[in-house]
Amino acid sequence: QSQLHPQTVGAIVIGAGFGGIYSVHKFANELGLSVIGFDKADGPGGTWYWNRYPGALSDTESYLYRYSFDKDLLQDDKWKNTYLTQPEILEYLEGVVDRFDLRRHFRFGAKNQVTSAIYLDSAALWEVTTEGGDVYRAKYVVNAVGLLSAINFPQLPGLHTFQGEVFHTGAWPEGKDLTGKRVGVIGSGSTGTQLVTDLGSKVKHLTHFIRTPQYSVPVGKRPVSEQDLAEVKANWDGIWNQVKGSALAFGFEESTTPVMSVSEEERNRIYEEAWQKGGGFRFMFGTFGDIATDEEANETAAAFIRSKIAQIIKDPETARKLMPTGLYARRPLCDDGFYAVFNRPNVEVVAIKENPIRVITESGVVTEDDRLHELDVLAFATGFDAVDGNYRRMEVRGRDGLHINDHWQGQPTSYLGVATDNFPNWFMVLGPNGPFTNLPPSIETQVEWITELVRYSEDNGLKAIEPTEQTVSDWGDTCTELANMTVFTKVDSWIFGANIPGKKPSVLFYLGGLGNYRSILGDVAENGYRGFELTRAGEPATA
Ligand code: FAD
Ligand code: NA7
Repeated sequence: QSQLHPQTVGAIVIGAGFGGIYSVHKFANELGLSVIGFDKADGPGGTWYWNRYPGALSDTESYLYRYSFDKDLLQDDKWKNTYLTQPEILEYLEGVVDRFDLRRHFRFGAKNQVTSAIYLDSAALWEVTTEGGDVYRAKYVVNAVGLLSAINFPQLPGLHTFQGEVFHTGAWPEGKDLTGKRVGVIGSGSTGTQLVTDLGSKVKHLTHFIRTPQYSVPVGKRPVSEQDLAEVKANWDGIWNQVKGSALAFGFEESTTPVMSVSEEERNRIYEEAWQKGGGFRFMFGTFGDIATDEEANETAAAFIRSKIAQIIKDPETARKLMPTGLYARRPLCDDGFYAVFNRPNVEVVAIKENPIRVITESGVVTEDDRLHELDVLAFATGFDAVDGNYRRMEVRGRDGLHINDHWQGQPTSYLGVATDNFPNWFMVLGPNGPFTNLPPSIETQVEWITELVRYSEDNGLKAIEPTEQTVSDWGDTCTELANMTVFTKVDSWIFGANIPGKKPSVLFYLGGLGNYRSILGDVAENGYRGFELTRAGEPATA
């Protein structure tokens, strides 16, 4: 029946993480539109609803992993340590939802997974269908579906025969106690290192299956005193100003000093200071200005980290297996004692590039050296189909029935990371070719900008807004040029969609920094939304 009489609302928001929560707040409480938010999770939180694995921690410092839009909220905020655990972030986001009375707009649970969003050209409305079969129509759709949300679950041979428990970090069950168990962890990115660090002291035996060792520096998690908290609260305006004008929005000034402009002694002093202070982005971008752009400079940072790893891990063979080689050019990792965990007698590493996993059996993992690693639990920390993954898992059709997967066949495209051509009134938060930063400030920037665009549309009686094909193509070129200036393109990782078998690697981010990005957004808006095609009610779409 609902098929025949779909309810029409002003806007539909997909996702209830940082992006979806703020979008619903802006659209409902500020624009006064009727809004429905959908999330397939049973509650709000997004990333922090799903990633309940032991050790899950932000690697943005606590004072910056939050919203900045409400001064009272900022004054009421509290945090105990320099970094936030998953339960703390989830509690924070649930608190925001309740504080702004947003829960009534959301529909949660598996049946509220959005399966399709189809643009009805003649009505200029989106028709959105859920897993449960409900159909709604809306003028605007905001996709806040997450850029690290669609999980990558490699189907290893024999996995279905395994009699123990199998988990993915990105869909970890609540309150799972692994004390006394024999646990295998596959994957050694940000997530795998956090999980292994936490489990090392809890489980009976831990086997870390690692394919590509990465460079990781200490996170620097420390308690925060009342005085530290008060200082931050007295300086919020200055803090957010600095953050929003900076490139990475991590709260430190990015260095512009070239590595080779200082002596070796001075360089090592600077690296050591950053190592002691902690933070992956600070180590890569706060120490020198060319680690991410110059291979020779990059090698000095890589060599420093390798020397630390060699010092920390006592057994040379274990150290060899964990030792990264080549460029330091993935999302910079930081950890709370990862390397030291391998000095424990119950923790071992299996280097699966030299000794691959052959098959999973009912009792564990068999490697090419014929060894059976007996396990009670096998945990996949194998990451995500990043950025466009969740878009491609829906049936999204724009003008003339154009499927998003056909539109994005070559590579996912956008203008400014927020919209793409042929998909009118269809917006993205952290869509392809958006900024690569500490994410809440970028999320806020985009949600606020989309809100103003929708306000403009409503005030001017517009029927549809979409970027032109040319602008989208030009923005793609800008992002590609910027990416090619860095060493990140030289290493396979999720930043370029190069972590998923069969996925075509491409540029997925604007690497020009948040400050520049905000200037561009401001400029586009001031110039009548330059690059967007605005269709008035009653007018046919024109180029
Ligand atoms: P998400 O929080 O991913 O929310 C997207 C939501 O959309 C999900 O709840 C999902 O269920 C829902 N959804 C998707 N598709 C559908 C559909 N078809 N129908 C219904 N619902 C759907 N970033 C940082 O800046 N700093 C950090 O320290 C940091 N740490 C991280 C640690 C981990 C373990 C992970 C996985 C990510 C981390 N990130 C970090 C990135 C993090 O994802 C972002 O900071 C932020 O939480 C993204 O918010 P979001 O609202 O855009 O998306
Ligand atoms: P990442 O950074 O993509 O790491 C995934 C890890 O899983 C990485 O070590 C991969 O090895 C490994 N992996 C992936 N597929 C396989 C298979 N088939 N076999 C063995 N090992 C595999 O994901 P994370 O969740 O750690 O982090 C993603 C982001 O989320 C992170 O940057 C934070 O922002 C939060 P590889 O390196 O590909 O050889």
